[in-house]
Amino acid sequence: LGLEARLHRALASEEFVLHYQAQIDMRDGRLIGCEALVRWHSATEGLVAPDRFIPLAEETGLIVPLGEWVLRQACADCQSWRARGLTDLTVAVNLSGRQLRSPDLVERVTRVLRETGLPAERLKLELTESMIMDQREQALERLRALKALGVRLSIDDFGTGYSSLAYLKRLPIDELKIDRDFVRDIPEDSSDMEIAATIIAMARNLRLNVIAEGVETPEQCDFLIRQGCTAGQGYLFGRPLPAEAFAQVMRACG
Ligand code: G
Ligand code: G
Ligand code: MN
Ligand code: NA
Repeated sequence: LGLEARLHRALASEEFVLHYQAQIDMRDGRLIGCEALVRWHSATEGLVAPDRFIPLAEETGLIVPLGEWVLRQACADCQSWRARGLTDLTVAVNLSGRQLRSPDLVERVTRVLRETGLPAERLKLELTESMIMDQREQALERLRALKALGVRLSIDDFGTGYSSLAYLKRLPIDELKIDRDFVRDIPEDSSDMEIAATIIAMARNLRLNVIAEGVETPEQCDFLIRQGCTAGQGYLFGRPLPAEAFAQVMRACG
């Protein structure tokens, strides 16, 4: 069986799983939320990373039902954690370009929120600059509709695309997520440090939240905080974990 057929079968037989990675306030280590990251638990190959199937899922359109499964599962998990007292958590879900182009995206999101009971403001959708730039006017309209639901919007991998400030200002977004490319070589690479600092300053000027991804060392953490970025995600704070293990870590954090 080819990969495409195996992916279809995997969706039908519920072989996909979500792992969650903490997003924290780097000043005090407080948990602010998490990002849902999909994996394929293949009977023959074990745990398969998204890089190996998301591009094909995107190409074939399977990303639409798969993305809806991810969204529903992530909202349901977050709602169950809220029921255990973790009411301030936000769950971030990655959207693909194909999902953003799907005419019924807003209806699907509305339906999932209603069915899982998760308040819209507890859901954050991560979109990339390039996905938005590829479909400009349509994307703007769709983002406005999502925003009207109360959902939060974050620009993933920020700094790797080419959106202009003028365009960015028009988007109804809440957050810029600094790509880990610009975090990895802090403090050795001074131009990456300049870029990270510039993104943080830009976020402040546009009155947007900013979060750094791929934070692996205390030096990176300190630098980012000094520049004014207080939210972070990365191996320094925790690797992506299956829902149950993540819930245990959260309990341990209090
Ligand atoms: O978890 P990991 O670092 O291996 O993820 C690799 C890439 O796969 C990341 O760029 C991430 O955005 C993407 N990815 C993970 N989960 C999802 C998902 O549910 N939907 C989409 N579209 N992309 C995802
Ligand atoms: O959606 P996005 O492209 O932001 O996906 C995040 C990816 O980054 C996930 O695949 C996750 O496993 C990975 N990741 C998260 N934290 C770190 C980190 O500290 N270092 C590295 N190298 N990768 C990370
Ligand atoms: Mn992401
Ligand atoms: Na990213």
